Amino acid sequence: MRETIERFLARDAGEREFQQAVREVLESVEPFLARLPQAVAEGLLARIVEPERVISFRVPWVDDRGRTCVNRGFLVEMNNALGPFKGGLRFHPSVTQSILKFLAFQQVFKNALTGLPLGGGAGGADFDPKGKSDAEVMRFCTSFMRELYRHVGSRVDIPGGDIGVGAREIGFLFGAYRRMANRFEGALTGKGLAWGGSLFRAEAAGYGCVYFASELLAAHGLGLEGQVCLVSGSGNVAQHTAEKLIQAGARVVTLSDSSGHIYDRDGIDEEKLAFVKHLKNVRRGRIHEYAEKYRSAVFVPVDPAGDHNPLWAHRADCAFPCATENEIGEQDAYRLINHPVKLVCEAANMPCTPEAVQLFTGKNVLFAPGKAANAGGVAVSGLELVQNSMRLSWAGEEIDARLRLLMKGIHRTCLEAAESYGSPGELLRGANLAAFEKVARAMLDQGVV
Ligand code: NDP
Ligand code: 2IT
Repeated sequence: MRETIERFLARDAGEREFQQAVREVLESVEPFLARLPQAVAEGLLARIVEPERVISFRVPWVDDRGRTCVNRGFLVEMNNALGPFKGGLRFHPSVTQSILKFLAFQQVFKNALTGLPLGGGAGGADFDPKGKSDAEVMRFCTSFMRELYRHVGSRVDIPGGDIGVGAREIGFLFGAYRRMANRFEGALTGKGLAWGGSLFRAEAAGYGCVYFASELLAAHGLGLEGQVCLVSGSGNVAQHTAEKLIQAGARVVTLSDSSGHIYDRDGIDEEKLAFVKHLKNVRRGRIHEYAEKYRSAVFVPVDPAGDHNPLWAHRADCAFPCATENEIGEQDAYRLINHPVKLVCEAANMPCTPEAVQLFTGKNVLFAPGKAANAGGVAVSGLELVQNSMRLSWAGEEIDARLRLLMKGIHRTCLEAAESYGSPGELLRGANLAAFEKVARAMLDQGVV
């Protein structure tokens, strides 16, 4: 089977992130594949690594000075065996087809773990919302939707938010969709509360991660109270991970953005977090301002020549990477192990490199894989769609209670799959095996299509 996997990977040479995500999943599902006849397994693999379709398009727009700008947009529709395509839209200058294929591939299995009838996809553009006026972001979103509206819809493909796509962008995108399609329907998630959005959607990915981490710690007789936690990022997922950690009695000491990180020796409390939310969500400022406001904090800028991220060098019990892919490399992992950390919980998608993951699992660090731990975000997006189709909205407490139960259920599913395939306690293997088996069985039931 290894040979077959390598043959498929070779076809996407150059798509580094996609290869990384595919390799991780396929290597852990070998015990499932081994139970299938060779030809069936090969046919399944060939289909599962190939997106249903990839749409690549030009996004022209005019900036505030009247200049024409052109960005590159993509929609990756990876797999819809379990339901309509669903995944995040990312607006960031680093966006490439490889990054969106990796996100879409992961999303297929993450969505399967939620138990909701959702396939997997992703989309986005190499557009940088940073430093743009609201009017520029709106013109960009309108132009982006000019292509997207042909492909999305509540039964076809339902994008949500990801890096660079939050409430403001979803608003502009939805407005453009409604006008172009002449339909008001749940074709996007992350919508405003007054126009079809769900309570707790903004909090869901971060809160869900902390619920997952609590389950994992509790299974080992541990809790979050009093634990020193490193959190990276300062966007949607980081803010709500930090918020729930603070509520659980943990001591959050770091946050970051792409310019560097802050370390607060007194810990970040609710009032300081409110400052961060205003700084990031309203003023759209940079994280160094935190250290200018609070004397207990220092700002450490990114060192582009460094071989590690100094954020992970602060002594701590738990690490919650909430920014982006491959933000914890081998050198960071060594430092974390030396603290020693008890738990690494992937709140971002694929934030740990394969080398780092191997080190954590080899050193008995409790490791929560992203496709399980951060599934709360898309799960509440799924609940938003249910509310849209029923034309009702649930109370916040109800959604939060469902989210808690869901994260508990995903943790149990991963554990049981790991156990039944002979790798007890290995959550990453368990997550991949449980999710892959579900998607694979649906594909086999539905024939070669
Ligand atoms: P946001 O855009 O709200 O925040 C992203 C944060 O990460 C910002 O602080 C940003 O800093 C930082 N960041 C982004 N790219 C880089 C980079 N290349 N290097 C250093 N810092 C970077 O995004 P989200 O919080 O929504 O997403 C964070 C992660 O969580 C992503 O991996 C995403 O895929 C994942 N995720 C998101 C979900 C959601 O519902 N939004 C659900 C599940 C997972 P700066 O502002 O300087 O760019
Ligand atoms: O990575 C993710 O799960 C997301 N960005 C959320 C996608 C969604 O459709 O809510």
